[in-house]
Amino acid sequence: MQNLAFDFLKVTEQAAIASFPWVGSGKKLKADGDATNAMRNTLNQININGRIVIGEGELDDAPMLYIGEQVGTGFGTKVDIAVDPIEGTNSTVNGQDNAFTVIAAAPSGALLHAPDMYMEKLVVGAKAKGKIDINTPLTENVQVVAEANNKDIKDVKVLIQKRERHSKWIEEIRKMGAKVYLFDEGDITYAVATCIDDQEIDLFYGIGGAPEGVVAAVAVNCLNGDMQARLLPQSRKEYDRCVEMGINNPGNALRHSDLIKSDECLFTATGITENILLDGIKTDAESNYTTHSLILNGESKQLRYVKCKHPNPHIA
Ligand code: VTB
Repeated sequence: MQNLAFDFLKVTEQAAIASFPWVGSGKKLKADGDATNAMRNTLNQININGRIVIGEGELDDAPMLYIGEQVGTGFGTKVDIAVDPIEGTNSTVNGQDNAFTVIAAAPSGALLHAPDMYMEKLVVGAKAKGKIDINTPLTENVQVVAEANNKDIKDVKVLIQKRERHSKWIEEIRKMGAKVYLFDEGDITYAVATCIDDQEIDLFYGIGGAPEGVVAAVAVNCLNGDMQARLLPQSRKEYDRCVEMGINNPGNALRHSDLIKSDECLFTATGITENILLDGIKTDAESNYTTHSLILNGESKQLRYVKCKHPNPHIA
């Protein structure tokens, strides 16, 4: 599994390169289509017996990288794969920060098969591992994390996506004296950043996409952090979809090991536009592309940043 890290790196690099011409274009379908195509082509060159468990959607809605699609050459390790060819499609086509491309992988059966719906997510770094409980009020979690991180409440930083649905919690946290840092898009980045020491973030909380939650859980595992979650079906149809996918009590708390069951996991991400962890793609006068990527390894718990120069992809 770990030997596949650089193969997966090429997958996110190629998807980021393919999406880059669409930055600022307003064309979401084109950007997503090209990133998905590049991701799939590159994945299909790797010697794995891969299966997409989190992808672009169901076969009916997504022609490529749909849930259940077999990828890779078919030879080699059985791997379950979660992809997001563009995390932050709006940010990409609006020329804003916070777009990147990401893949997470684990041995067959190790990733939660999360349906495309909302998920409540709580993430902390290594020092507060084992201390959080999504079944207790958020303010109690903030208190416990402050103690684990040896901080006064006034110095605690909580990251929350800027959404109306989060306003009650934002108010609660500020009322107890802690700091709330709001972000606009892309909750995988911020969940991951919570587990990287030099970012000095204590806790990530909020409701975002469930597929993004599972991808984040892999990165959090690789960084020795902790995550808990809860699926939030918004309709009978979504509830039934959970049950169909093997989640019998969708309202139950999901522990980190329910989201990702193995340390034998990998996560790679490449920046399209800049975010707090990664530079966006840079081009030079000859239109060579420089990519900036992150590789996380669940067994060694290593974090590696990789910068790579790619020859002008538009010259045949
Ligand atoms: C979430 C989050 C993603 O979009 O899915 C969010 O997980 C959608 O939230 O990272 P809204 O329904 O409130 O727009 C992202 O931020 C970006 O894809």
